[in-house]
Amino acid sequence: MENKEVLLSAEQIDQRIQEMAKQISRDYQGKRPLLVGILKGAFVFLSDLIRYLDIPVEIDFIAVSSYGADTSSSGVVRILKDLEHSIQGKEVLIVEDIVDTGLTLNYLIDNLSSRQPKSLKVITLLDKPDRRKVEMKVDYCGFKIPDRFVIGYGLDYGEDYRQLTDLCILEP
Ligand code: PRP
Ligand code: 7HP
Repeated sequence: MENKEVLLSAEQIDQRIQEMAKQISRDYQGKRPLLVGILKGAFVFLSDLIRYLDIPVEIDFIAVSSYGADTSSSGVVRILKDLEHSIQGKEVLIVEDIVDTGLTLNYLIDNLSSRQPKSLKVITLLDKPDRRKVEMKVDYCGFKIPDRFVIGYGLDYGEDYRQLTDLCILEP
């Protein structure tokens, strides 16, 4: 059994999500953006975030996988479940739990841009800048974190630990 050290408590995460939601609500005042949650990891963040927004939103999900049961990205991104509807002409916000190498997001930005949204921006709760392999613009970021493998608050290791309320560091 691995040891777990808390990196961000549930309270710290909640506080920061409220701030992010205020900023996004201001920026999208009078609009009705489509929030695209990246399954599976982002489902916890997305569900907390939308309840602090005070603008109308639409929700859709896309499922991709690049990590499998490993702690490092294979670099190969596969779409496991696509969006249900066209995003053409929509104000789209990609909602991620974490940007690590950036390979997943880079692929998604390319893929979703080609579907001709009116705008496309990125929200991530966590950013690990030290691990970046491809540069891209993150429009809203909750926390920059060090290069440690984290679990909890939707993030897994081999599908375990997603239900932890705190974000913890996995020590193998
Ligand atoms: C994780 C995470 C991001 C991606 C980030 O997904 O949710 O989508 O990796 O890594 P990258 O920046 O190095 O590409 P994962 O493939 O583990 O799937 P999951 O969300 O279903 O756990
Ligand atoms: C993906 C991922 N999943 C869980 N914990 C991390 O630290 C991760 N980085 N990239």
